[in-house]
Amino acid sequence: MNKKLIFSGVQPTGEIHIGNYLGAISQFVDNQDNYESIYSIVDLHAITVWQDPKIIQSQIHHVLSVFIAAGLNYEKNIIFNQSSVPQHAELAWLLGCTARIGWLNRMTQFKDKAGKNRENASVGLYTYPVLMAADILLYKATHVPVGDDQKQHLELARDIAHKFNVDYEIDFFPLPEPVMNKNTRIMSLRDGTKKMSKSDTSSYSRILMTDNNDDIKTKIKKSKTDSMKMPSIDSALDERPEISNLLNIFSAASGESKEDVIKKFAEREISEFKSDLTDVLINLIEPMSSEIKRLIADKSFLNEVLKKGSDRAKSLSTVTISELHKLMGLKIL
Ligand code: AQP
Repeated sequence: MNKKLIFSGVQPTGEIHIGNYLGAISQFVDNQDNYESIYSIVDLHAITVWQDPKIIQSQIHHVLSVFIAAGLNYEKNIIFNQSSVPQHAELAWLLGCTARIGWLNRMTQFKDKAGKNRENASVGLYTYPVLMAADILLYKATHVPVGDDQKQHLELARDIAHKFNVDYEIDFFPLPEPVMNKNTRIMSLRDGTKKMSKSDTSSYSRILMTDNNDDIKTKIKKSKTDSMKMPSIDSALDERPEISNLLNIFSAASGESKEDVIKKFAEREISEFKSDLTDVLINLIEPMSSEIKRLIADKSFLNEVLKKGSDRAKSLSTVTISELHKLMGLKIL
């Protein structure tokens, strides 16, 4: 493996939306020429919140189809589902013995996801960042693409790697560096202060990568806005989170800078802007959506990609685990 190695994952918790695509998957595709890359469909992370066993397989196939339709090269990159490589769970245990409870208590995503019902959240949800550290360190990945929400978890992975190296007096794990996502967080179409999410109960809160043109049109038309005209300066957006979000989506989906998009629609009616945004999204999604639907029907091809990916991931991860066994004095026989 080359020195510059990326690891990243996507949870099979539902249908992939433009937030996942613009915030993560499109950047995996951009990065694939500059890094060796490992992309995992992280089903062990997904089950930290209950998932229906009857549909999780099809969700794994769905995420893989989006990866391939978006342009991820499944021959060059290693793509696999996490549970098929048991070394992830084993390393999570080993690293759980290095991570400190005080470090995990500071994780804001756990606080957000567990909410008021903290005592009733799964232990897996609490130790999720240790599994994420294991995902990265199992392959001694040097770079991890992160949005704002994952920065703290990557810091934790670095802290665990550093403490492990100090405890065992060896430079074993590289400290993974962030590769910051270029697009800002995409927010819900129903509430500009809330992240667009697969698990949001309202299907009108997100645009899916499999939405047809009519779905896109309806969702953008119904998206929450105010009754003013489009702004002419960025600072006017502080009090208008929904318009700001739609401008971000326009900018990320079209490749035009946000400043240029603001200028283009300054003082115009929101309905005109929404109509152009619909066209931009249809241009982006239509070709991918038909490819996703074609791929999802070909289960044997998808399983073959996952099998090849997990075989490659296993052959790398077994090396790391046996080095660790030796280093930590485990497995004498
Ligand atoms: N709204 C978003 N804007 C930008 N990036 C986003 N990502 C997720 N939502 C947005 C990025 O997508 C990648 C994969 O995410 P994930 O499936 O591992 O977990 P998530 O962040 O929890 O995604 P969701 O859609 O919100 O799913 P649920 O509802 O299951 O929690 C990550 O790189 C993430 O930053």
